Amino acid sequence: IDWQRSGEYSDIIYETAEGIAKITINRPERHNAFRPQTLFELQQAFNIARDDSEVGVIIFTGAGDQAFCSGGDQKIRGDDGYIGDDAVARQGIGRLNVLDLQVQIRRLPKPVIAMVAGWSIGGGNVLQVCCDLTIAADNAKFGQTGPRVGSFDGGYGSWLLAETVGLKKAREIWYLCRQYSAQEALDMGMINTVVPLADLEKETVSWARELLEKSPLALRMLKGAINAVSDGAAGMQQFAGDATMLYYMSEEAQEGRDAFKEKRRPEFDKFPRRP
Ligand code: 2NE
Repeated sequence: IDWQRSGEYSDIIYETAEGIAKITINRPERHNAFRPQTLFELQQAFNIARDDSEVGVIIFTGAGDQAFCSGGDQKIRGDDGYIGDDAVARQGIGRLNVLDLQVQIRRLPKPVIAMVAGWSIGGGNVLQVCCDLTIAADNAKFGQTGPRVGSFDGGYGSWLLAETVGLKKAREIWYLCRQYSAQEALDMGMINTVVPLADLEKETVSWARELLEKSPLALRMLKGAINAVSDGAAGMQQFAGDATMLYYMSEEAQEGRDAFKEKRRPEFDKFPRRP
């Protein structure tokens, strides 16, 4: 696959090919730990992929074969969050902006596939859990470290993992901070498949191509449907927004718009009053 790189980023790489966007955290010297700048760039890249009507699937990964992501960069962790080098940071104020990225991935109406080689740890594993699907290499290792390094992710980190692997296993993973092999992660339902490291991208692209053959609106509605109940009012808003979009696409809704523009009474009588 002939990836085309675009954009100017320091911490990530953004590439596209054949309707697939690939977003890579590019800090391999820290096992792809994220800092505030990494997250600003990831948010921008995910937005670009969302808005690009050529893109149907997003692959989220880490540079190299040693790590997907090792979570928040502990070397720049301040006393109230992660310290970047922007104006807010210069006031000594830290950030936890990975939480915004988690929500963004969940609400993004296109499938996001995590492609995991090596470590998927801490806040990095939470990101993997937030993705729709996960393809792991046989060298992948998964785990949470919060209670060991003085942190926790009480939002999607704990709850969504419990939704994914069940309450008992989620407690074990979070409380004990153990590390799990790719096969163990597969057996507990945390990921979708395990492949040899050498085949990781080929297999992930193959899953992406399979998704691209499917109806984009059906995939969008399914992602919304699967999230709707647990997302409460926000889930209802997303689903209702999609219903509004589909209604706008109907002749009936367009008649209302056209009548307003043409300063006439709308002719809704021509549309069936469905049982
Ligand atoms: C991932 C793990 C187990 C790998 O161990 P190993 O022995 O294979 O590699 P090593 O030597 O530890 O790591 C290689 C280099 O990457 C850095 C290391 O410090 C080392 O660089 P040098 O010190 O040799 O120069 N590195 C790795 N992870 C890093 C990190 N997260 N921040 C900064 N540098 C990192 C092992 O490296 C490990 O346990 N890493 C820490 C995992 C962790 O605890 N992550 C944070 C969890 S908290 C979080 O992510 C979070 C949250 O809970 C809530 C909100 C937001 C964030």
